[in-house]
Order: sequence, then structure tokens, then C-alpha cells
Amino acid sequence: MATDTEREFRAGIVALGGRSNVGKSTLLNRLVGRKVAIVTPRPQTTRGRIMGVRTDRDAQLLILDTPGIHDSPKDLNRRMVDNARRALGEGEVILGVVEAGAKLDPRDRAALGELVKIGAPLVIVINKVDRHPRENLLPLIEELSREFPGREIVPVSALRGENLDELLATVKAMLPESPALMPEDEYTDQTERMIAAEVIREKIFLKMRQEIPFSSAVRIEKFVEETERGLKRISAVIVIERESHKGMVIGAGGRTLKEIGTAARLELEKLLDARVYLELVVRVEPNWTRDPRKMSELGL
Ligand SMILES: Nc1nc2c(ncn2[C@@H]2O[C@H](COP(=O)(O)OP(=O)(O)O)[C@@H](O)[C@H]2O)c(=O)[nH]1
Ligand SMILES: [Mg+2]
Repeated sequence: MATDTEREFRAGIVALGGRSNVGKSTLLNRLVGRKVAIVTPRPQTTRGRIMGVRTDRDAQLLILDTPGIHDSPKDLNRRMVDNARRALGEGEVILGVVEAGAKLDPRDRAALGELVKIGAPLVIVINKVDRHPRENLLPLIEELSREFPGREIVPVSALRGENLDELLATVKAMLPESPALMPEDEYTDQTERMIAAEVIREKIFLKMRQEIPFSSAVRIEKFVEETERGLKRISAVIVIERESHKGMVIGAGGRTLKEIGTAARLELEKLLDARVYLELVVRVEPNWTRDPRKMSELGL
């Protein structure tokens, strides 16, 4: 019988790929067991590489979330796709996430085609099975196995946490034998500053319409811990591109900005396990989405 010390342990980097909005970030949060990546109903929410860590008795997964691969002439979007490609290149296993449906979405086919080219072992994950009738699943699996022969295909619902055990077993079997790569209690490589900026950005995505979310960013200017009071004081700037957007983000009597701030603060208090004092201001920085230095300073 195998004793604990004989049992093999596996560890490695698992990268999530696929087009925007298929549920990569939701899947990451599920696999980690807590929120490490922001999620919204809108595409292009994720901008950079975000690592979540899952440690089990038999394996440790360093899971990389990536922005969706998409075509766009915009500098900001190109940078997001570059970030995605770089992170995907790190994957020892790639999870190619597609959406369930009666047929394979052509955009998912294209995304999988790109992921195959990277060359790392690829698992195809059919997500959102909860949204579609069961009888659609088999034809979709057949279509995928015809087009991408020899690949493991695992249907899941990231939202409901369905069939993740099968996905985990499949992925673990593909990882190399290795001791843990991160401390066991670590769940992300993001700093609290980064988490704060992302959560504020999520609330902007949820509150604002049109292109405002896509052309805004968040800069944390101050992050002070008052440990003895269990308080974190955060000052953040919402960076937007156009003067005409300023009034919309602030809202009549400052209402919209206040709602963004309150939603962000409440969530941050949970995530950072502390009381949070959040000060938010809006600043116009024309053309930041075209300025490489600004973009990297804003975490892109
Ligand atoms: N019904 C359903 N919705 C999901 C599932 N996974 C993700 N979503 C939703 O799809 C949208 C995009 O999710 P997100 O994780 O941000 O996608 P990403 O752009 O690939 O990272 C959000 O509204 C999620 O709540 C799922 O398994 N079932
Ligand atoms: Mg995402």
C-alpha cells in the first residue's frame, strides 16, 4: 500500500484560453474556490494574466486566466491579446474553453485552432452546459472530437460547479510529477492593491454602458493598512479617456460614482477581510489606451 510519502504529487501551470465571455474567469474562481478574477456579463473584462492557485492532497495547479483572444485594431485590445498569448505560452496544460450549444460556435472553433498551434497538451472544456438542453451535448462532443481528434473533452458548468471533479482528474493526470511550486495557503499572485483595482474595474463594467468600461482603468494611488484598527485606506483614480465620459461616471450629484464605490468597498471588505475606506476620484487622461507607458503603469 502506498504511504503518504510514496504517493506521487503533481504540479504545474494550467492556462485558460478561449474567446471572450465563455467563462474562463468564472472557471478559475471555481477551481480556486474563491474569487481571484473579476467576472462580468460583458466581453473583455479580463485584461492581464491572473494566477489562481489550487492545492489538493495529490496536486497543485497554478491556473492562469487570460484575456479572450479576439481581433481588434485598438492598441489596448492588441495588448490584451499579447498578454493572453504570453500567458498561454507558459501553460503546461491548456484548457480551451468553449461555450455549449447545438453547434460549435465559429468563434470558438477559431479560438481552439489558435490554442492547438501553441503545442502544449490541450483539454477542451465545454462550459455553460446549464444553459443548454442536455440532448445538445452529445452532437457537440462529436463535432469537437471530429475536428480536434484525440483531445480530451470535458463538459462543465463553471457557474454551478458541475463536473469539475472530472475536469480536475483529467488535468492532474497531464501534469508532471513535481513538488508544490507555491506555498499551500497561497491562492493568487496578485497583491491586494491589484485586487482592489480589479474589483473597482468590475463595478465600472457592471454599472456603465457603452464603451466607458472598455476605455477606463483604475490606478491605486494610496493603500495604507491600519492594522490595529483592522482598516485599509484605499485611494483610487478611475482613469477615463474622454471629458464627455466624466459626467457619466460621476452621475447626477455624484450618485453613479458613489454606487461604484459602495459596491467595490463592500466586496473588498469581504475579499481583504478588513474594513475598507475607499476614496474614488475620476480623472481624464486622454489617449491612455494608446500610450504604452500609461498602459503598463495601469497593469496592462
Ligand atoms: N449560465 C452560465 N453562465 C456562465 C457560466 N460560466 C460563466 N458564465 C457567465 O458568463 C459571463 C462571462 O463570464 P467570464 O467568466 O467573465 O468569462 P471570460 O470572459 O471568459 O472570463 C458571466 O456573466 C458569467 O456569469 C456557466 O457555467 N453557466
Ligand atoms: Mg475573464
